Amino acid sequence: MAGTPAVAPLPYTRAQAFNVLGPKPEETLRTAYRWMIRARTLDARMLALQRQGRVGFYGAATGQEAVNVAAGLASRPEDWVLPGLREQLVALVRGHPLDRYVHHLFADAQDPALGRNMPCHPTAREVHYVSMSSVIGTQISHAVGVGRGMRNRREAAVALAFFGDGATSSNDFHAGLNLAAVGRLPVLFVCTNNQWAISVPVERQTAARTLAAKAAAYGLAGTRVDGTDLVACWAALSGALERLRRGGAPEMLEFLLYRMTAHSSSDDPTRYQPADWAARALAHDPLARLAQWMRREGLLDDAFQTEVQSEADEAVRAAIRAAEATPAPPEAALTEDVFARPASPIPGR
Ligand SMILES: Cc1ncc(C[n+]2csc(CCOP(=O)(O)OP(=O)(O)O)c2C)c(N)n1
Repeated sequence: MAGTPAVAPLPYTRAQAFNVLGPKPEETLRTAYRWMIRARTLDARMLALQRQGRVGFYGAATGQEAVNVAAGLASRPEDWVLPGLREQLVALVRGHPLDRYVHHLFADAQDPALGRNMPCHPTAREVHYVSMSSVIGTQISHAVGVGRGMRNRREAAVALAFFGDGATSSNDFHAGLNLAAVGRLPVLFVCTNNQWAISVPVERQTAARTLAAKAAAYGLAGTRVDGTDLVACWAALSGALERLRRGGAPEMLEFLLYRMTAHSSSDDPTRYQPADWAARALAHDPLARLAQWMRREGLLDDAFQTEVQSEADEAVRAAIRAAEATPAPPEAALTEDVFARPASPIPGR
């Protein structure tokens, strides 16, 4: 189609991909594709609902789905996930119900946090997914604490700390990688380098050649991975998790990818991104790259694509319908779980 940028083809054969994808490669690819479509559908709908005033805030993860789905599939139930703003798909793949997440986005009475946390900050304890702290980088220290706890209890599990390129300039990044390395704690540092920290481009964030290179300063392995290539993400994440489970040293993976939307619903990137950014990002759309490759290898056809898309549309529609039919949390819930003795949420009332 004229004006549509060519999608960068994935650089391997079917046999090479199947070699790294484990025992059921076709099933893994189809499952991954299904989740990526579902996440993409959710992002588009939620951004639209935010613009209509039906959801307070939204931070899309469009462009970051390959890392998220691979992390969700490669991690085990006993692992813990300490996310940044864009990893809700990891919780969904690990089994957090979509409708529960949408209740959270609507901040209604079925939201596990009863509307007291910003949208896109879900808590999903049942799948070991910790609510994100909005203070950039702090989840890195939290993950190191979780890793310390796992080590003390001799659990063969891993804490996954997700953070963006901007967070690699935070104090917590330094303290976290240092402490994890010295204690050889089971922590996997997952940096999603979408090349922007709101309006700050990564080349103004750091003079380091890559973000992965920073790991060397702490005595850790750091690897840069194509974060828009599902198979590469899967190979990197499953390999690192396996090494950590066997008692290996902590590691950092830097996933290079492209932020395909605004930073959040509160942002207007046309004020600071170069004119060619959108085209470069589209050429590295992880979903389009995977779909193009699966078609080429005979793993995806129109019928499957239509089925998956309608299933995603229906699931997202049903979750929105349920959330819109649910009342807001009662006023008294504002202070539930906050004080030892119940207190009025509004002083003097
Ligand atoms: C300590 C702190 N400083 C500033 C902010 C404001 N802030 C919110 S998101 C953000 C950029 C984060 O960029 P990055 O770490 O690259 O993650 P991304 O949002 O791109 O995934 C900033 C500066 C904050 N939340 N916390």
